[in-house]
Amino acid sequence: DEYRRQAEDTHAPAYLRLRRAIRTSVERGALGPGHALPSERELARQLELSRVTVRKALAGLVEDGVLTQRHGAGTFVAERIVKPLSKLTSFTGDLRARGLNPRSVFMEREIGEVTPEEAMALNLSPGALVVRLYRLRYGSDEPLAVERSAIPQDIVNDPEMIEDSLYEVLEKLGCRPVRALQRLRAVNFNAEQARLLDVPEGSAGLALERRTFIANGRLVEYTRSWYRGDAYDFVAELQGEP
Ligand code: 16G
Repeated sequence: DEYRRQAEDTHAPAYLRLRRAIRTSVERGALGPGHALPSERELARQLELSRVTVRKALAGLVEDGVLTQRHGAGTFVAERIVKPLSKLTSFTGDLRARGLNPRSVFMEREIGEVTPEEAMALNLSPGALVVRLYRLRYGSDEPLAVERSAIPQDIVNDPEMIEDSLYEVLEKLGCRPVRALQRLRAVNFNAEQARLLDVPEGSAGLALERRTFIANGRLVEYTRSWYRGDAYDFVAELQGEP
């Protein structure tokens, strides 16, 4: 039904309309995690579209992490959160795309002098001020990640401005993240992380470090994130060397 509605009010190519319609249904929770989609052939028949169109729409949604395809079994709404490694997305954006309700509990939100590590990561001089966030991040009711961010204080003057999404605030301030350097490694959660994330101490997690730039080349964030290993898949498309 979502498809029929969108088909009427846009002029985008059919595969893009279908891709958007399925995405909207997942965002609204009409199609929940694990939900099996009709086969490609069946969808094409129901919507009076070509199979090529349907295939293209589904492939795009798999790439976005909204759907997963299991060989021989079909196409499903992804159960784990699939995070594309090659896209500069935010926690809030990733979760909304999955129909989950992002929420954060702040353990710290303050202005302070840079630590030597932050100064190095952000290219700041000793004594510079940063806005520091330490957040426990939830998807609907489940804790999914712990995150420590440092943002130069001349970019976000008042830490209280950040209530939900850091990236939305940066965008509003005209400092949209355009590029980032990211490092990922496996960790076992320490006692504090495990307590916050409500998993046993020593559980597997992914530690990510991101340094993000805006269009003029300035660094705007240094964030260390600890994502639950049992909730996330990180995916990327790889190209062979020429
Ligand atoms: C993601 C980013 C983090 C960024 C945050 C902003 C990874 C590994 N990390 O968690 O660097 O600060 O999103 O999210 O993806 P927000 O806009 O919801 O605050």
